[in-house]
Amino acid sequence: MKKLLITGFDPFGGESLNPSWEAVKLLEDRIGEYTLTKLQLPTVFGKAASLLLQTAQALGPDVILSIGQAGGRKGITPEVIGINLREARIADNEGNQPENLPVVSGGPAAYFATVPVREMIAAMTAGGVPCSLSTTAGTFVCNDVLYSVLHHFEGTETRAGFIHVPFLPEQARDNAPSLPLAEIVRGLTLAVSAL
Ligand code: PCA
Repeated sequence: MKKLLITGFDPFGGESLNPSWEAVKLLEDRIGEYTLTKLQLPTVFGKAASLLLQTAQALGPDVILSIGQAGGRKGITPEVIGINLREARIADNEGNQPENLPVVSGGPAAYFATVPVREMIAAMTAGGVPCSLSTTAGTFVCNDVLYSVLHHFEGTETRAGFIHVPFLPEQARDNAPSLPLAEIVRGLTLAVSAL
């Protein structure tokens, strides 16, 4: 069996839950050829990536896949790229609100995800789960984690990627789009099967 380290985030921005962690918790412990290790990350710049890298160091995963909430999106969106920028519209869970700062000082502008994002989309589409490719993970904590992990594992065999998921129906206000939890779990399962 191969090892997959899969993460979700704690609630942020005044929400009482985060669909990413709710869904990760419900995933089967084995999907295809992967055994899953699940980890909740704090929505805090720097801390989230440190905890993830520390856990990865101990586990030695083949793949690291992080999941986060992207309120307002309609479907499940694998991210193509992480960029070297911290630019926060709201404060993180410890009150940090960086502007115009790098994730890694002196690091390259961006890294492409090293998981097969197009195969993930194909698998979810075949299963009838709303999804599309995303070319921006934003500049908040999710992008911070994606960039940091890709930077750390660059040139190694360890692959890494990020998937944003929509609000759950109970979070969606003012006609914001959402997906039921069971659909998010099904979509992520299909995405993992495509690794
Ligand atoms: N979404 C945020 C951070 C935590 C989460 O679930 C983001 O998109 O950056």
